[in-house]
Amino acid sequence: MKLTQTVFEALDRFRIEIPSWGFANTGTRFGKFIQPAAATTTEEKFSDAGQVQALTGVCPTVALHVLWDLPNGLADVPEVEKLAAHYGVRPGSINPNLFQDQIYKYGSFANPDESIRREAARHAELCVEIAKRLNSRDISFWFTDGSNYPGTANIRERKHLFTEALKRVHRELAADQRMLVEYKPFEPAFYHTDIADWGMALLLARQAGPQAKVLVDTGHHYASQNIEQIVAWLLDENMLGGFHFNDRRYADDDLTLGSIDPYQVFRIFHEIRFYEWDAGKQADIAYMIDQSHNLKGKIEAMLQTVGMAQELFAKAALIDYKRLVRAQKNADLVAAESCLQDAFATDVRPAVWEWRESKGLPRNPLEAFRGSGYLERITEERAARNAAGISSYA
Ligand code: PSV
Ligand code: MN
Repeated sequence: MKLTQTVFEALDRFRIEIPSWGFANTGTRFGKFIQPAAATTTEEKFSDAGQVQALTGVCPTVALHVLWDLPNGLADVPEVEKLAAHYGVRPGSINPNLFQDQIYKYGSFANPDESIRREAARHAELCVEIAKRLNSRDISFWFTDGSNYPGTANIRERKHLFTEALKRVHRELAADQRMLVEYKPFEPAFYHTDIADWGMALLLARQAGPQAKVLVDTGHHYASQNIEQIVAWLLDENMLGGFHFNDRRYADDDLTLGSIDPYQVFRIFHEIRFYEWDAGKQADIAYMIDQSHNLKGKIEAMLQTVGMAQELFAKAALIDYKRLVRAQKNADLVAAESCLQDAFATDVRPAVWEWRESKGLPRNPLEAFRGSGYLERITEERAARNAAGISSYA
């Protein structure tokens, strides 16, 4: 009974945002495998996101990438509002695109050409405005800026350019908006990336202003990096804004959450729960998924991800913090470690199923999706367009 209640309380407060680009044809830089059912328009992305929300009940918002979902900028806002109302999912974080236009070959905010820096600033301001109109709180900034060869970039000067540019964007934010600064140590710049790690993102966010926080994309770390320690530090500094969840093996970031290392995701949730237990309040964190599946069915992979996130969040909620703190104080390593291991080993699935039933949701969203006929319908509707390649990058 206690277990069920704890899981229910955890799931009642857990929401996770899905990315519009997760429903479109995307791939690796070596190519992509076209899926006949992939979304080819913003409307189709909303429709698919609406399915995930209808089946899980915990994905009320969809992250939008401005260039891909609102290619005409503010002019697309009314249409997006209409789609949101029709498909039952609200616009979530707004993602500027400061990397795909030809002008960004040598960077955006740190481009050596001032006119391109101005263009990048204009796009960033447009994104803030779009977010205001759509009632989106978070604008998530990810940059490809960096260099590929030693000596080709003035790293310190670029740091200053970033500081100034982010400060300028911060001034445009409404009082309730946030700017999230994402980091990534590689790709498409392979020698140096201007915002390569959490420390750089933290410094820049601090300088940008009080509404700037760090975004942790779980895939954007070197192998064996201790991500949960970064999470703990950012929480302690009140600088953790949100996550882009995915799993990864070597360098890419588009594998299904928890498919390779569920214990790592659990450890991240543990650090969050531990912080909340100490602080006596909930952390203000945007949980978002950032995955575009090249091989798996896109809606199925998203349902799988959401289910995995719920299970791991529920498991972390089972950790007995009183016992853990006591064991840590006594340097009882085995007892402390087993607090985590016991929670992780607990099968929370029956409680998760029960929670879904209590909300009038299908016990097994994936099975319900497979039986719904939705995939067959969209495959028929979209196959010809996908075969003809009429689909934006995402
Ligand atoms: C880059 O790898 C990234 O993680 C950024 O968040 C982008 O917005 C997203 O993936 C889609 O390319
Ligand atoms: Mn990301």
